[in-house]
Amino acid sequence: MRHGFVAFGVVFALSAGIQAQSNTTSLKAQFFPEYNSSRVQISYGPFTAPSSTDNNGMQDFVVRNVAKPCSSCLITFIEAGLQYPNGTYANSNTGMWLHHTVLFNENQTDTVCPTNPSRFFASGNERTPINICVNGTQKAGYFLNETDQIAILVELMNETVEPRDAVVTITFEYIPTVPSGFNLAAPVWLDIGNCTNSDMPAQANTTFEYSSAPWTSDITGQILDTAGHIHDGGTYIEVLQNNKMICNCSAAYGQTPGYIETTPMNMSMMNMNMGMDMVHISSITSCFNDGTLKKGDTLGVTAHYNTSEYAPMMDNDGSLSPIMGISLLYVAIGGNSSTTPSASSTTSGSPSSTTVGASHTATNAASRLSGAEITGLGAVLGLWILFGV
Ligand SMILES: *[C@@H]1O[C@H](CO)[C@@H](O)[C@H](O)[C@H]1NC(C)=O
Ligand SMILES: *[C@@H]1O[C@H](CO)[C@@H](O)[C@H](O)[C@H]1NC(C)=O
Ligand SMILES: *[C@@H]1O[C@H](CO)[C@@H](O)[C@H](O)[C@H]1NC(C)=O
Ligand SMILES: *[C@@H]1O[C@H](CO)[C@@H](O)[C@H](O)[C@H]1NC(C)=O
Ligand SMILES: *[C@@H]1O[C@H](CO)[C@@H](O)[C@H](O)[C@H]1NC(C)=O
Ligand SMILES: *[C@@H]1O[C@H](CO)[C@@H](O)[C@H](O)[C@H]1NC(C)=O
Ligand SMILES: *[C@@H]1O[C@H](CO)[C@@H](O)[C@H](O)[C@H]1NC(C)=O
Ligand SMILES: *[C@@H]1O[C@H](CO)[C@@H](O)[C@H](O)[C@H]1NC(C)=O
Ligand SMILES: *[C@@H]1O[C@H](CO)[C@@H](O)[C@H](O)[C@H]1NC(C)=O
Ligand SMILES: *[C@@H]1O[C@H](CO)[C@@H](O)[C@H](O)[C@H]1NC(C)=O
Ligand SMILES: *[C@@H]1O[C@H](CO)[C@@H](O)[C@H](O)[C@H]1NC(C)=O
Ligand SMILES: *[C@@H]1O[C@H](CO)[C@@H](O)[C@H](O)[C@H]1NC(C)=O
Ligand SMILES: [Cu+2]
Repeated sequence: MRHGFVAFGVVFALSAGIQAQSNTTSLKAQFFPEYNSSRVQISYGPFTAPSSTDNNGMQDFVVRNVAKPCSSCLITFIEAGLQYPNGTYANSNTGMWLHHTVLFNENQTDTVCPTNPSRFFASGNERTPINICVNGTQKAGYFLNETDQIAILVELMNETVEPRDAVVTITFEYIPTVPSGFNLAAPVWLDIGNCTNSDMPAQANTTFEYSSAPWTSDITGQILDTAGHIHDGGTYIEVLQNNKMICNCSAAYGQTPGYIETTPMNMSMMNMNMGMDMVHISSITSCFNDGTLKKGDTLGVTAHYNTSEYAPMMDNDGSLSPIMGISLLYVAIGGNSSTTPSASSTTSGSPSSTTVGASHTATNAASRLSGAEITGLGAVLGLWILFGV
């Protein structure tokens, strides 16, 4: 709880330079075995989290062109985890947080914020599984083209005085082709920071809320999975379609030992829960099959906080860490839908009739991400900024 986002450093590795290593482990596929699906866990890293005395123990890493689970394939499920290099579970009870991880598709443009590369997966420490295919009941997945390159942003937070290493694991389930009848899923990132920074100021010992600007959809399709992300102090985040709530993602705290900090706290930094174990957000509910999104509809989020009920995170200097309010939706576009059959279909491996975010061009994002002139990079979740000429 004494940590935050102030002036976090960013370690930026060009694809030609240092690369995080990755190892891939095969797991048992759970959905669509009849389509020769696979499930793999890729570990990225190790990343070194700095001492808690530096930048509140926060460090951002952005690594470009990292290992992909598959090429020209449909990703049906994604879930993040955090481990120590020896393979054991890492969480706040041992002082290590997966503060954030985001996967970008460098060759696709973000559905909502077209100056960003496509943000197709994100996780906070709550580690919500992204179940695009709804346990195999929806024929849909995120399409990764053979030429697409992905980048990973990792933001670790360390609560110990000495730097430690951790490995980010991402479990992917995928179908190695794009079978006929399957939909491509477009990721839709809604953010109380709109298309700028995801960080917003917190308030102590009170209730407060923030709303995003409404985004006007330029896509039509079924909403498959709606996931939410808020920080400690948050109670729920509402997702609104045409100003009507379609999903209420609720936070639960301290459900498993990993999310309960029993380590001694610096009492002078605490303004509440004095003498109690600190509980952190351990899960946030998702919604599935939220209906149809139509071109012209608006989508937005309102994030609700009650910092009287749950302690917010704090930086080392005792100030409140920024908070967030994000929802990531996956919308089935193109191809045949299991519930809205249409005449169009895609042939294996080349979904020629549909592309994710087809109305956008990836050129801008690709050009912003390429080139030897890049001298530095500041990346936050809502915004990917390149500095230099
Ligand atoms: C699955 O793999 C087997 C063996 O390679 C192949 O014969 C079969 O056609 C594949 N099925 C599909 C749906 O691609
Ligand atoms: C990959 O495996 C090697 C050998 O076991 C290990 O040294 C390395 O740390 C692993 N890397 C990751 C990211 O798990
Ligand atoms: C694994 O590494 C963590 C962090 O360094 C350490 O605390 C833990 O004791 C190790 N566990 C085993 C089984 O070696
Ligand atoms: C998927 O299946 C798992 C395991 O049975 C279950 O816990 C989970 O709630 C299911 N999720 C959905 C979206 O149906
Ligand atoms: C976190 O800080 C602790 C103590 O300040 C230190 O022992 C640990 O190595 C650090 N971990 C990381 C990942 O920086
Ligand atoms: C929080 O606010 C309530 C009423 O506004 C007040 O009674 C209480 O003392 C405050 N608690 C802290 C820890 O500041
Ligand atoms: C996002 O847009 C909404 C509505 O226009 C506005 O109220 C809010 O202040 C904006 N937030 C930021 C961080 O710009
Ligand atoms: C959303 O869920 C929370 C509980 O997590 C509840 O307090 C709130 O009233 C719900 N909001 C709506 C609009 O139903
Ligand atoms: C916020 O939490 C406090 C303490 O648990 C509770 O008394 C209050 O009713 C909550 N406020 C809202 C708006 O839910
Ligand atoms: C506790 O926090 C205060 C305020 O940030 C700081 O001055 C003090 O050194 C800290 N004490 C310990 C033991 O870390
Ligand atoms: C995949 O990449 C190839 C080669 O760059 C391109 O021709 C094709 O249109 C792409 N497919 C989609 C669906 O974007
Ligand atoms: C994909 O993006 C990377 C990074 O911007 C770029 O180097 C590569 O040329 C792009 N590939 C295609 C096929 O556009
Ligand atoms: Cu966050």
